[in-house]
Amino acid sequence: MKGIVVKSTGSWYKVRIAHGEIVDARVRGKLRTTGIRSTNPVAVGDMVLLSQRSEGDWSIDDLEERKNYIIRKATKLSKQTHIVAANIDLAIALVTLKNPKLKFGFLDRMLITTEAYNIPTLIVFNKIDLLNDVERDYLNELSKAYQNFGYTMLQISVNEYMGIEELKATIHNKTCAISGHSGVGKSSLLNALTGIEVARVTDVSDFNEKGQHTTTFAELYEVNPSTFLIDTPGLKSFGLIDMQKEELKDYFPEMVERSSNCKFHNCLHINEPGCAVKPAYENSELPWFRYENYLHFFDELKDLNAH
Ligand SMILES: Nc1nc2c(ncn2[C@@H]2O[C@H](COP(=O)(O)OP(=O)(O)O)[C@@H](O)[C@H]2O)c(=O)[nH]1
Ligand SMILES: [Mg+2]
Ligand SMILES: [Zn+2]
Repeated sequence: MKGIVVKSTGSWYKVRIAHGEIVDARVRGKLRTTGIRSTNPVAVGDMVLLSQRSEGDWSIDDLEERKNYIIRKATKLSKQTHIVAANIDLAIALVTLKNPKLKFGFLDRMLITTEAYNIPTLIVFNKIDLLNDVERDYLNELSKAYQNFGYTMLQISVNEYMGIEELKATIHNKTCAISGHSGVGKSSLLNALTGIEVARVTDVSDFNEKGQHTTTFAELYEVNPSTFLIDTPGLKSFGLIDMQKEELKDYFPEMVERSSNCKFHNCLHINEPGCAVKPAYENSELPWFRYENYLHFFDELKDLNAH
């Protein structure tokens, strides 16, 4: 019997099999090795082969080759990795312009991560019902900028059911990893897309208390039998860990697009002579905040790479 891993709870896994039935299963023998040293042999999103041992007890016998996977370090210092999610067709960055205020750092960090993994990314702005005309114009400008970098942008309001059908059409037949800061409406959206209450919506006044609603494990939800959403709480933080600072520029599409005009082929676009990228930010052809984030992440990687 084939199935898709929905959740991991220690050594037990919840696996979705035919007709949406969810069963409890565990790995007993040795699985085909995947070539990565990870703390979890099986991850959410994995396609597995199962056999039933007894009532409520299934074995995971084999693992299908992964299309892709996202990893993070198991702990800060260890060399071991944890596979956050596997087989992702589309990453969704859920953000808001306000309530809570947009954090460009989060958005760009997530985009670098998904670029590095080569996973197409959809940026979804929620809570557009809260915006006044000026804010709406600003969001449209911002949307244009990110669309010019090659990202798809959607503006939605879960509460007002605006843009939800378009979003549904965009994610149809895909397995999507969704990530967003606390308070942006992720639980509300998961509920709206699955049509049932799969996640608890928390009042805005509650989410300021830091770390309160943070779940650290991924979980897969069914939108329909061929469309899944994986809630990936870790997606925003692990991106830069295993990257060399020299690679970073490769994950800014607008830099890649212009870099062939730089004098040096390995130009980092920082202070090299004949750089064609930095001036584009300086003369506002490209938004300056992206360049600021680039420099910021570059410095961060300098530190990380040195350890
Ligand atoms: N105004 C407005 N509020 C929303 C919208 N979507 C969610 N919210 C509210 O934002 C708060 C946080 O929502 P929740 O789904 O728990 O966010 P999460 O922390 O990302 O899971 C709740 O009070 C929701 O009712 C929206 O489209 N518009
Ligand atoms: Mg939530
Ligand atoms: Zn350059």
